[in-house]
Amino acid sequence: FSGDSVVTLLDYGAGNVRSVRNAIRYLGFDIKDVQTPEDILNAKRLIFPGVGAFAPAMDVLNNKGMAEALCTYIENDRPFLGICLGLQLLFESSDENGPVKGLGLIPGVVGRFDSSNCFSVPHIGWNALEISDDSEILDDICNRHVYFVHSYRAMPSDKNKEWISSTCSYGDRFIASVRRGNVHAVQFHPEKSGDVGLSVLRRFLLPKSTLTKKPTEGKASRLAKRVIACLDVRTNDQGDLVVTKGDQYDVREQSEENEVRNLGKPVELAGQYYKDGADEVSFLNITGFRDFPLGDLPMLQVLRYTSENVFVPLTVGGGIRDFTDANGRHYSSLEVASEYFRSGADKISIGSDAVYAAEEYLRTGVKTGKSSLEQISTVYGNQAVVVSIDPRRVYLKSPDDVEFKVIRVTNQGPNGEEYAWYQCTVNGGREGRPIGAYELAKAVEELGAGEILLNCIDCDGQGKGFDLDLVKLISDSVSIPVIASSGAGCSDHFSEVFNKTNASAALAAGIFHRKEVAIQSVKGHLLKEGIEVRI
Ligand code: 1PR
Repeated sequence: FSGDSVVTLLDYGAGNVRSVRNAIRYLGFDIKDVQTPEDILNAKRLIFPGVGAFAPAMDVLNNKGMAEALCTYIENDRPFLGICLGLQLLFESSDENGPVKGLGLIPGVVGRFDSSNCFSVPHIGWNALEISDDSEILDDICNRHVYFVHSYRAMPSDKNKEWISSTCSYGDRFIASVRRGNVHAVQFHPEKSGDVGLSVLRRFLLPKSTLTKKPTEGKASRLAKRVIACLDVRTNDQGDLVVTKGDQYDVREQSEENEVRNLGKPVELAGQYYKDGADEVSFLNITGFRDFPLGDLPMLQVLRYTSENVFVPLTVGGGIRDFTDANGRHYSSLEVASEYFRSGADKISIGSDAVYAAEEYLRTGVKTGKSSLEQISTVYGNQAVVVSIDPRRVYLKSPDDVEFKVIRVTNQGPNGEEYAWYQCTVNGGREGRPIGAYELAKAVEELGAGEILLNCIDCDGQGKGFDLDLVKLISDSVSIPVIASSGAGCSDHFSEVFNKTNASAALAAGIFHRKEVAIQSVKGHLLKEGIEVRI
């Protein structure tokens, strides 16, 4: 490695830095990995995408002698860009499982967001920055949104004010980036912030003289509601991995051949939705409950290829559970998830296995720490774990008919029923379980889920709008973000779900695949309705 096109990357092996690598390569640079403290000291420019939790990261840095080298490098004003935890570690200490001592270069303590002020924690999504004049690498952001995902943050104070180059408001006004000379660090993820994020990386990597300020202006003022494109993926009868789409979870054509509906190729469609302005892309391996995903190499390839060109968060779900293959080799759910993360996923989504874990937890009252949900969120952080709920509406004559949370429905059932509960299912909706969506949501939040993907089998593919009763019930009951899913048929359905419930994001599949409504039109509509979205 030599010359100006090399970036030194500090990856201490704690998680997925594939997206950062992809973004650096996309911008035309080669990567040299740090192996020894000397590699840090000799770097021409160093990027440190901190991942995982604060304490283990500091342990690795200390044990490998890298903490000292990093301090020397930064104190010598060498070009540095820290990302997310790579910003937090510069501070004196963190409350994350702590107090834990940090590198101590910037005065201040990193603390947890306070969820009691009505905000969901983690802070997940596209938010606005207040940028100071000399932020330099943030120059192209111009009032547009950037992507955050974190539960801890550093706060501005008199002692650290000289470092602060931007702040962001989320309950508190916290530090979104710091800069001193050639040293930069950002709490948000430039590698996941689309074009805006790539421009931040470009400004860090390229000589100032080659850059001109782009005139684009935006109107970002607060956390945006997210619009998510979802790709249900499975192998069709010919053995090809295709994007499919069901009606109430039935993905086969109502024809004599009864074949799996084929709506396109996963990598192509994901790339298209990224260009169209999707704030996230989700892949659901919908037969993952019966196939073993690590045997399903095409799915891993889909993630690898997609993450090379798609710079917004990618979620993957389906089949995340313990598994023993035909040769008796046991794979833990953590291994399955790790493989997905390594292949480019930012979040994994757990369906059936989270239902079993919640049932067990509600029955015993004990958190064993052994469920896939608990293990993955402990290792990768709860922001990386989504629980996908597949409930079916069950109408009731009386609210006392079941032991689960019952609601009075807005539209009565077929026999005039005024009440309903939402029964959770597993195995792609095939089996109903003795637990409601409300009970499940509360339990998985306690077990470490960072977000809920709330489907509804009755509404799936119907195009008649989201189940507002359900979305309201769940988004009012948990303090983690809720993604409303199933039933979008037009742009109005998106404004309706955001106006009438506390959903943080809305997801759709069919209308985007069939090109009935473009993502840009949904966003244009939301803007007109006064709902903040990322443009
Ligand atoms: O149980 O951990 O293996 O996870 C399986 C995952 O696959 C779950 O997330 C489950 O929701 C999903 N899944 C299983 N079977 C199906 C199916 O359709 N037969 N898809 C399925 C779920 C629902 C949504 C859909 C929205 C929006 N798909 O994700 O994309 O309903 O659709 P619309 O906008 O067209 O209405 P595990």
